[in-house]
Amino acid sequence: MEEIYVNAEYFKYDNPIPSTINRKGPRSSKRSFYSGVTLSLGLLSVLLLIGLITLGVYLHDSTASLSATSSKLSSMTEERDHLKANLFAMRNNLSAVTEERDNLMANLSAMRNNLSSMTEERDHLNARLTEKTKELERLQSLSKQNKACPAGWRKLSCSCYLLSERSDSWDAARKDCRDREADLVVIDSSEEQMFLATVTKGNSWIGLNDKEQEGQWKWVDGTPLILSNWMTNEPNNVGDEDYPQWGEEDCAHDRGIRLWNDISCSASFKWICEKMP
Ligand code: MFU
Ligand code: CA
Repeated sequence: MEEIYVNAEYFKYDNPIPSTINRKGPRSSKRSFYSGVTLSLGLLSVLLLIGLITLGVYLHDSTASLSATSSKLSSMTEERDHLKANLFAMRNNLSAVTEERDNLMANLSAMRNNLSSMTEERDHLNARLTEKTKELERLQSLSKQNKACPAGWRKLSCSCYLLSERSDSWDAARKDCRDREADLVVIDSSEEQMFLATVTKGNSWIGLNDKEQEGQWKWVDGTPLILSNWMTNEPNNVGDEDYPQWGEEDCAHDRGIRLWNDISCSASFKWICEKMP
């Protein structure tokens, strides 16, 4: 710097400006050059300063934004990891559920097949059962028709009949029949009634009583009385009212003349048993 000023002095005193040269001369041109440079540098500095400030502001904003973005990124990363874990778990679940569904479908298909074959078998068995039932009925009816009665028993249609040798009460009579795998006779047709007149000509117990309810006559096989052959004025349950010596008359006997009377069950008569051969 000192040198510059020395030179300046030199130019000032030792080399006066020649008159022929423009008044502005090299000295003025240099000064304006320096002024320009200074101004430019100043401007440049100002611009740089503005740039720096702008950069600073921008940098500050960017840092804040970067920090926000970074924290957002971090939370999103966390969320993504969480979702990934969820997705993984769901995939596992889906795979297990899919496997289970496949198993169940396989089971269902097997069961459908089973059901179908069982239905087919059932239908087949039902058809065979119907066929066999018909055959059984046919054979039973044939066997009934053809079976002979045991010795001493007499046959009418599908039944065998036996007149007892001794006399006893209605209950004892019934027990005897049951012991012979039979029961007291149930008369359900006039043909049967006519036939019985050939089995006995005397009093004999028949399977008819009103023990359960007075006046409601029932056969021993549970059937109600439809065809009846009471004697005139019977049943009169006479022992219950005018003739107490006879006792209550809850049991029926055939007089041997195809007509019935009600009498005390403890009376003593022969009886007629009936059974299928
Ligand atoms: C009739 C019948 C009785 C009894 C008696 C001897 O009464 O009704 O059941 O047999 O004769 C008068
Ligand atoms: Ca009577």
